[in-house]
Amino acid sequence: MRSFIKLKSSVSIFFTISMFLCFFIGTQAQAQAQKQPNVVILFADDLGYGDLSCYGAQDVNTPYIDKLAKEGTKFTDFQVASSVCSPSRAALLTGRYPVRNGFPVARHTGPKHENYGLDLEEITLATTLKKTGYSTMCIGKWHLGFMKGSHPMDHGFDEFFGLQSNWNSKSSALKKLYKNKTVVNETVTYETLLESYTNEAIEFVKSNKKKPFFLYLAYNAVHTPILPSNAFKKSSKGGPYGDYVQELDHYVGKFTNFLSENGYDENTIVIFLSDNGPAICNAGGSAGPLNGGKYTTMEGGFRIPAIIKWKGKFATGINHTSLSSMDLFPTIANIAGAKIPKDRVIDGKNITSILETGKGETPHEFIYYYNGINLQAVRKGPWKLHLPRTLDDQPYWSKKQIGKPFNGRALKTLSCKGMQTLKNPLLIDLDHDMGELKDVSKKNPGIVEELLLEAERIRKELGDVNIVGSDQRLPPFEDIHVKH
Ligand SMILES: [Ca+2]
Repeated sequence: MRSFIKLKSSVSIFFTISMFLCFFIGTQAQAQAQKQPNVVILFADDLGYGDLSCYGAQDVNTPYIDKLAKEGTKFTDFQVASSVCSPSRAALLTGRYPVRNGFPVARHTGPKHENYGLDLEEITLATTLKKTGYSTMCIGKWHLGFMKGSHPMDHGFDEFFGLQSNWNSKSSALKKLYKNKTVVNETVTYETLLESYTNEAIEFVKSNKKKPFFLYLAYNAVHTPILPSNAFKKSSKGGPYGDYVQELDHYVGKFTNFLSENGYDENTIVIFLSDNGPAICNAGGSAGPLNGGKYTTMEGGFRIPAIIKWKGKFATGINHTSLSSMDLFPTIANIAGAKIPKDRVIDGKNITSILETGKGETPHEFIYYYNGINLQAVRKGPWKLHLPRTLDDQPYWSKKQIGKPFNGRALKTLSCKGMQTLKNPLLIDLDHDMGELKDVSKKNPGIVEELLLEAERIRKELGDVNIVGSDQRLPPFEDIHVKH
């Protein structure tokens, strides 16, 4: 009897200790989870600065993205590092300029370009977050190679669901939908992608209860083809393009509502942005008050809608500071306690305090605007100097459209072509002329001189046409600007 009591009390002590340990470990896990927030990047494709109602669009209604802007911060001067899909993605994920990380031009994947992918030497945000305990998933459009070490799962993502590049009805390779490295649908219907990506994203979140997660959800909308699904046809006043924007908004809302309704808001950073400006010439879209769009180095190509929300932790409102998509890498790594590589230049800056307080100056002394490997503009504060260029300097996408020399005639509203050729440097004061319509170089010779000197300096480091930079990773092509 006595030994039974002894056994019983030992068992009860054991349970008490176990329960205490469980509680302790549970609390630790919770503290760890709070220390490491979940991170979601919702990346729209070719969505212009003027394409959302919260950015002034009149012919569309985007209530869900507008709600995100209301609950978080809306940025009015958020820059991407390229006005074309692939280089912009490479810069977002590595925190480095595309000329530095080796991905300055876009190519469709396939046998011709199987050697062209995000270099294995590059370190992505997914890689660094995964090393510090995150579950990582890439959903949607990758477009950074796919073979020979450039699959998302070669770059820090535990899982992948999506297309290797753009969907294209004429290419059997580009219609294949993948789960990880397996084709799950040989000829996926384009109009189903927004919904299936969103559902997959929700499943990924549901399956990650124990670890913090990083979700990179790169929607195909509103890149061409402009094919809204039946439920959204004629839903807007903006034609098929407006309908497609509204469908994107609907699915962003489905996902962000899921997060809010399931208690994720306090522990999840949600970032919404576009990879480049609108493809005005071949798709439509609006850059709002900005000029130029996709393929150009005008603000319409580089300045994109961007919203960041972390309930209770980040500031809310409107922020006019010049920031970059490359800032997200060091900022998120810093917040997550992940390693920021020290053996290379990271062009992005840690903007945690700006996000928390809503205050602070731009951390970028200069911003460089490359079109492929051609340096076309250098910016310091409000001053943006467009540099001389010829059509021969341009990537293949610029050569599709024949432009006229820009200097020597009155500046007026520009078309989607932007400034394809330029004989003399052109200085813009973005604070007073965000449409880049008025050359103020003659009134500000000192600023022109300073920015020309900076252009010379950065060419030596990051290269230009006919100049290989000291810290430039070259893609495996003989002529980078020619489409083969
Ligand atoms: Ca794009």
